[in-house]
Amino acid sequence: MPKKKIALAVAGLALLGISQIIPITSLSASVPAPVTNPAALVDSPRQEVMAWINEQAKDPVTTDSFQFQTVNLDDDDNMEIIAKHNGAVHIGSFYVLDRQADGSYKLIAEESWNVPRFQLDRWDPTRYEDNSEWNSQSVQELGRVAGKRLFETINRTGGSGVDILEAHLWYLQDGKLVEAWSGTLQGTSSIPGGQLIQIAGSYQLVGADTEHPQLYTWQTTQELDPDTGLPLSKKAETTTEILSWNNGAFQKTSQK
Ligand SMILES: [Ca+2]
Ligand SMILES: [Ca+2]
Repeated sequence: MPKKKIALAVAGLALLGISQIIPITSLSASVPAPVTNPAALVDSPRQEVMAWINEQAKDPVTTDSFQFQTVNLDDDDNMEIIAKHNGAVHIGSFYVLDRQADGSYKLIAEESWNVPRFQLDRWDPTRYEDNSEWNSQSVQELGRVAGKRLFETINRTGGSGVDILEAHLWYLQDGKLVEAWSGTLQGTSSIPGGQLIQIAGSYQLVGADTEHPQLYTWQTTQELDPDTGLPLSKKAETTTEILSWNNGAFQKTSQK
């Protein structure tokens, strides 16, 4: 029964053409249904999605911090599912599931990203939150870069003395997750010997809707006083790169 229920819910979403991120749980909760146990109704899609993942994943979901959303990621009208779980410090997984003809979901991507939150379209400043006339493009066209619908996912990674927020820009192609770029947004790193280094970085996409999109990236590193956390000197170093879209990813422009 739960399998049928979620398949119907997702098929319903596709029919309605709702392509914004909508949790299945809230959808189920808003549909009056003759059930005697409402808690079971709300929880079943979550259990179902987790079961699909755990049947197929290399690293299954092992914690309670599991979340998922339905979102239209590719060119078909069916909703795809993104999911994540966060384990111990800096450990987590990010999953993408694609709907199959029988209504079940196949795990098509699994990344060892510890994702604080889903904000797939964070990089795209052209998108408004409502469906007003400000959105002159259809949702399917938003966030498109060189013909691909590009998404951003943050990985909070690190290890002993290292804490890094890393951005991944990716898209789906032929049922696979393809990474177009990744880089550091922020981080601190303790170096043996007592040094503390701070990193701050970012990126901007320009010409996203043209044939030749470019990615401007920059990164500043600065040594901090390990006791006060304040910059030790004015010796901040900044590197910048301008990357061009080449073979489905942002790469350094070759010098001619
Ligand atoms: Ca789709
Ligand atoms: Ca699909």
